[in-house]
Amino acid sequence: MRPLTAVLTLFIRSILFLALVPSPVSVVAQGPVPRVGQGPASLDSTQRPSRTTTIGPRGEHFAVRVLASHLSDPWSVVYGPDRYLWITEEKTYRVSRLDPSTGRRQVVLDLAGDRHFPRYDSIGEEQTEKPWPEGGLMGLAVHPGLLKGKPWVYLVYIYKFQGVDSLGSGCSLHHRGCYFTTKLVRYTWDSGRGQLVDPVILCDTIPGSSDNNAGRLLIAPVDGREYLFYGIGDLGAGQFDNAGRPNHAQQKDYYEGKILRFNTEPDGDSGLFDRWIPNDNPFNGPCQNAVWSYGHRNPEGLAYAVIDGVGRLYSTEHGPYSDDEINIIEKGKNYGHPLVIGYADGNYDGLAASVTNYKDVPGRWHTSYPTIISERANRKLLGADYRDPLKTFYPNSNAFLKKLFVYNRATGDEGHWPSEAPGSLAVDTSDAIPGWKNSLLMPSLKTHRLIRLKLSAHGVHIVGDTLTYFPRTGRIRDIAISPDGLHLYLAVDSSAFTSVPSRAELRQEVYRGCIVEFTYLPIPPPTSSIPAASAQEARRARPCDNPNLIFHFGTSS
Ligand SMILES: [Ca+2]
Ligand SMILES: [Ca+2]
Ligand SMILES: [Ca+2]
Repeated sequence: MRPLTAVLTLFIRSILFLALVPSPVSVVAQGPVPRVGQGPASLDSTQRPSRTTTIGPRGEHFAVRVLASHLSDPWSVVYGPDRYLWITEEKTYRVSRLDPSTGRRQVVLDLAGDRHFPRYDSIGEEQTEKPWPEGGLMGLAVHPGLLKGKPWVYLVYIYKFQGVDSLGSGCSLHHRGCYFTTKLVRYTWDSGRGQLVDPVILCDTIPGSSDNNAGRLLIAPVDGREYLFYGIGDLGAGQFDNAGRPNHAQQKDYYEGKILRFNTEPDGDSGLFDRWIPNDNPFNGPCQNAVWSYGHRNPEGLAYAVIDGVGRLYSTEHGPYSDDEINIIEKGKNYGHPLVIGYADGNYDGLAASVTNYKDVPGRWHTSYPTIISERANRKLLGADYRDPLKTFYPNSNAFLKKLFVYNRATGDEGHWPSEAPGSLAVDTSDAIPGWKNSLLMPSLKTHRLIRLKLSAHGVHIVGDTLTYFPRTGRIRDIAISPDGLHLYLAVDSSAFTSVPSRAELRQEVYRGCIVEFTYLPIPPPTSSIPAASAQEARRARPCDNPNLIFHFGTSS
């Protein structure tokens, strides 16, 4: 999504940087890690000998196990009521079900036949200029009543591209956007056949894009009833090839830049779409409206937790050049994008939510995003419905951002800035790991780690430090927790970079394309007597290619 010169610059930088990156400190030779379908069925994970361990910043020990490898960008990993992990693969459009005790995995649905455009990502830039939608097959949610008469699994995926038959990129001229369409669908789990069957469409007119589709699904209760929430990004309307595309994050009658809420089963309305939209959604009109909250940029993380007796929906979203946000999502509220970025602290005054060097896109910063004259004034304008984030990461200064904007506008090079790019979110409310109860767990795509943030006793403030777990895991897209709180499951991207790679991303990634299990060990294992392999072996080894080698992490840095 960037000019060829910028790509070449990044490539050369990457080579230079890799030459400077130190190799991993140590590697231990491991016993066999179960490959898909090869795990010993008679052992559960607690009986299985520990293959490697990692230590957290509070001295917590975890055993590490690769449960699946060679996946095509796993987007969702969900722990189902059937005690299986449900997984989506972004590029191949496959859904699979994995037994975490054995590592056996079975493909239960292949949606490639409903993707009405080719695998542009694998054709190569020489053959096609057409973009791959960010995401593809994305969110998955399993109904909590899966084994109790509600055997439903919900999926969201991009299925159409407006430019499929056009010459060139298939995107609109003058960077007015690459238009895709997204489908939200409910399948029924047929346990006898081991397949997802009988698709029912909830909505197949959701706008999509080459950028910022977000794509996270979650089932969570409101007033005791289960609903399906869907985080959809602002479609990158204002940046890259969508620089001139109108941004609708502030408009309540558009689905871009929103958290949407749907019914998990039809409510009896006669309208094809209305039956799937709750009758008490906040912006219902003559046509019902799935919008639950608005003013979001790219909300890839959604998690529900009951803390101190109150259930809340927590969310993470990517910021532009600063200010990745954690929010508590409330019905009908406005989260500010693209008029307030992070807090209304003025760091975007005189700037916008993006900048390009595309002279054919009008405006001071060549973007469809409005120039922010004053964040404080904008916040006042948004009124009582505006909600500040619970926390932002890296609220970079106005001076830093101005420099970056001027540089980008002149060169088209995005430059570097600190950020996390949160891939998802989970809340641990269990007592399993000492000190962890009521912690937000935020996987980072950009710094390749899991971040733990302790919530206050009421769940409405963050009270602890920003703690790093599992450094160098790779671009972590999603996280699931077992109900007993002892096992964490991470889905790690296959691809190496975000649209703008950070320095951490240029390091060797350990678990690309894997589902990795981290099991808390209440009793720390004895010091390993297994000899360490050489640094040269460490450089050669990639555990997903050779599951017998896994990096041994030291204490988090
Ligand atoms: Ca309805
Ligand atoms: Ca916000
Ligand atoms: Ca701000």
